[in-house]
Order: sequence, then C-alpha cells, then structure tokens
Amino acid sequence: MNNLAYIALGTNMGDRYKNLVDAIHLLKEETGIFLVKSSSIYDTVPVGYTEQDDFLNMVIMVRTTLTPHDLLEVCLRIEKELGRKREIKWGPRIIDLDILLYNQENIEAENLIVPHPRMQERAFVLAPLLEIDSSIKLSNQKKSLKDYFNMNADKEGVRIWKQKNGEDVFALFEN
Ligand code: GSY
Repeated sequence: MNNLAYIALGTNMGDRYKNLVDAIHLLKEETGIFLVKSSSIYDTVPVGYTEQDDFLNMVIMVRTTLTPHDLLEVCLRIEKELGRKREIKWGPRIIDLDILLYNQENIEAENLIVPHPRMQERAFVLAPLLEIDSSIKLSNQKKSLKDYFNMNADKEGVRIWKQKNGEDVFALFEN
C-alpha cells in the first residue's frame, strides 16, 4: 500500500449523505484501497453552473496499490453503480469521485489529469483537503493550498455540515 491518494467526493441529488456513505463503503470494499482519513462533510453553494441545488462535498485520503488509472476505473465504476449519468456537463449529480492527488505525481493523460486541474480554484475542495493536511502543497506551485484557499472568493459558500436531531447544522472552516 505504498501510494497515497486524495479523492474528492461531491453530490447534490437525492439523499446526499447516503450517497457519500455508499461511495466510501464501496471504495473500502475494493481490493487495494485502504481508507486512511476522511474530512468533515461540507455543505457548499454550487460553483460554475449555479442554477442547481447545494452540494455536499468532502475529501478522503487513501493508501492504494492501484495505479492512478486503475484507481480512476474504480471511481468511474462506483459512480455508475450509484446511478450517476453523465448528462449535463456541470449539472447536478448523484456522486462525483475525482482523484485530486496521487503521491506527488503529475499525470497528463487524455482521461486523467493529476493534480486535479481546477482544485486550487475550488474552496469546496480546498477546505476539506486542508482539514486533512493543512501544509499540503502542489509540487509545481510556489503557493501553498492554504494561500489559495485564503484568496478564494467562494469560501463563504462552504460550511461544515452535520445533522443534529434531524436538523442541518453548520459551522465555518477555520484554518
Ligand atoms: O466538480 C464537482 C462538481 N461540482 C461541484 C461540487 O462538487 N460542489 C460545488 N459546490 N459546486 C460544484 N460545481 C460542480 S460542476
């Protein structure tokens, strides 16, 4: 289990909490994937195409024996298994599983770019990622991800989410 990867999860359709739990459960059942850490769950205002429901987002850190492409295959299979249909490009989704980082590798293949190309611009990715490792830095960037997060205008729309007695409760991410 020598490789360390970070995976971002996002959902804004159906039972969002169940979608996250189911996706993590299916990832943990895979041979060669071992869950090391998971962030809090965040309720986040949609970025890009804004005429859609709020998302739940989180990040997990896994150890894996899988290559980046095999890990991608697993993520795509689990998205499909949970009912994801790739219809509107930036539209609503049952579950999205994106590989953010794989060791310190830079991968530029047709179907996989790592580090994830837009991760520095997305507070809904940076907040949960920084919660797992606040000193994380991309190998090809001068600024730390914390610097990117602090510059990010979307961070107001990113709140830690929990349910208490069936009610949604929120808190801000502090770094
Ligand atoms: O890339 C993931 C899908 N996505 C999201 C998301 O997961 N969260 C938020 N807040 N906005 C988003 N816009 C897109 S597309």
